[in-house]
Amino acid sequence: MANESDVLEKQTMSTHPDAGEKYDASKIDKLEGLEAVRKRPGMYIGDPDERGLHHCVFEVLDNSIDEHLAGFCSKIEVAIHMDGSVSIRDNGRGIPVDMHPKFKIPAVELVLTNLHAGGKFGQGAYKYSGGLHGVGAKCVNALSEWFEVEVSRDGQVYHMAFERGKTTKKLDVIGKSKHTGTLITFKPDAEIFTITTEFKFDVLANRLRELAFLNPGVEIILTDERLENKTERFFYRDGIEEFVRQLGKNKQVIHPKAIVLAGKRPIKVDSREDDVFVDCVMQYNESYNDQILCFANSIPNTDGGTHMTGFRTALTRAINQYAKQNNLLKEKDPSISGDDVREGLVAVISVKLPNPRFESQTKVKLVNTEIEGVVSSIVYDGLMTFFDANPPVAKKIVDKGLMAARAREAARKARETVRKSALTGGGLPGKLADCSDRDPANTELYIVEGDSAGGSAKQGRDRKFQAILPIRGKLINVEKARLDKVLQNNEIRTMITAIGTGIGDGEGEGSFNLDKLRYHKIIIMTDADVDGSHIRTLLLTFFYRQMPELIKRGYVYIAQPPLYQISRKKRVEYVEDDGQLNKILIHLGTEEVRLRN
Ligand code: 0RA
Repeated sequence: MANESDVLEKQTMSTHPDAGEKYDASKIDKLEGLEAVRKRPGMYIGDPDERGLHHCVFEVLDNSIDEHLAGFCSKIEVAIHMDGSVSIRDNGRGIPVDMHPKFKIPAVELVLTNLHAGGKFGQGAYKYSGGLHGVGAKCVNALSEWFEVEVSRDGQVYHMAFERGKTTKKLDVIGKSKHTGTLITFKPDAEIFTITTEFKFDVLANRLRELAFLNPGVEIILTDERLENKTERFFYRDGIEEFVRQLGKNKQVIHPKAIVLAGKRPIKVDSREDDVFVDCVMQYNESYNDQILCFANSIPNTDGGTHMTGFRTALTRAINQYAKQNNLLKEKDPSISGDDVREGLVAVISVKLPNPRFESQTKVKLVNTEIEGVVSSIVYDGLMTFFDANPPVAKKIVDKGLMAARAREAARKARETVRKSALTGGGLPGKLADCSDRDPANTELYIVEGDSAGGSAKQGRDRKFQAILPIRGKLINVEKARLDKVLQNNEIRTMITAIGTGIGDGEGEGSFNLDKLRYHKIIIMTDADVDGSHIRTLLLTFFYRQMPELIKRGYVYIAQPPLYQISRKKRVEYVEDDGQLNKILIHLGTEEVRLRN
């Protein structure tokens, strides 16, 4: 689909705020209202659901972050009001209010009511801040029942008001001020946001916290005036270093201080040079999983992209290079792979670049090719410098990678035996009571707790399409053990064999292959007690880590059997929990009671 924000981007390509080319409303030659935005809101803010609603706040906020990045704004206050409106106040320069020479409209009105009015406000091509869809405050104005702006500039306080994108109060001076800044307040239009217009404190707080991490030095305050007054303040002088510290808070870190790598490189954009800024902070812990978060211009890229690739390459190269240079590898050691060097790593990578490009409208993956080399060079150089200056930490990290490599080798062998045992001697585990239908699309696998549950499940099943696999005792916690250990566990091996797909990332022998899935419904049916819920969690953890594709594609189910059966006379009822049971018991107890006096 044609992306409106791309159009905006191209039109404003030359209006970088710091490019010496002053902000200028005079370049606009045709006015075009916001009807298009109201007609097709999806094109501008994404679906008008809960996400789209909160997105409005982030769009406005983005302009304030821009002011911060330009060096003019240190404080942003967001408030959710009693009437469901939200306000965003910053102490930046304030939106310009000067008259447009041709249209005789103040700049602030132009940028808030005209679809194509650009300047820095609309969509500077070289902005380094987020703007998830880059459509800015004008779209929020269009999608608001009412929208008000207050600008403090040149000693005056100016005010304007709008309804559904149309001006209702012209620019007016309403007071004096010694400061500068912008205050925008809006109430989302229930005609557009038909699912919900209620802002959630936590949704706003999470994004504001993230923005404060990614833009160190800016103070962001969130207040909820509904019900009791609630306020949270986000301010991180150390930026993503504090982010990484928080992510590793409940983990056993292997070096107390996080590694901070930062740098910038000029890149060519349309025959002029512009800087790309890279900030990367990393810290290892004793766990076996990694958590690497990537951002481009403060936008989270959950699918990674070129910054992620550059980081991974540099990390693998630097650790292997350092190990080799310092004779830390023994002859029989396997080489340390990318997976190995990421084991137990928490990292945040934040790049700020001109003209970010993404794979899709959701912006979850950065595609600017030039960024890969920039990130990899800054991370590699930074890491090598850090390793040389901190040999004990470097050694710990290499050792950790080596341990992972050895375990990977052991796991590979274990996986192969699991696979081989699945292929030889009839293959299927003896404990599995399989079904007769061989078409996975028709069949169900019930994983039940213990042999006795297995017995009754077997009695109650339809053996044509329902298979039963009893597992015994507490399952091994895959979160707390390395893969080779996990694969030594009998219950796990039985499950892998019964399910048929193998495990892992789809590369190498014995690894995951969806085509081999033996049942399209895998149903976890543990007992309805505390132990049962624990085992269910352990099973889900196993699927999530080793067969995530099964979860993503919806093949994994949880059975919720009733806790009790009540039978009285001829009536039989099933009861879900204790609360329900008590209700029914009281009801039954009073059924034949007559009140007499
Ligand atoms: C255009 C130009 C300038 C600032 C802004 C827009 C601006 C917009 C918003 C929106 C929310 N807060 C904002 N703060 C500033 C630069 C004006 C100048 O050169 O003084």
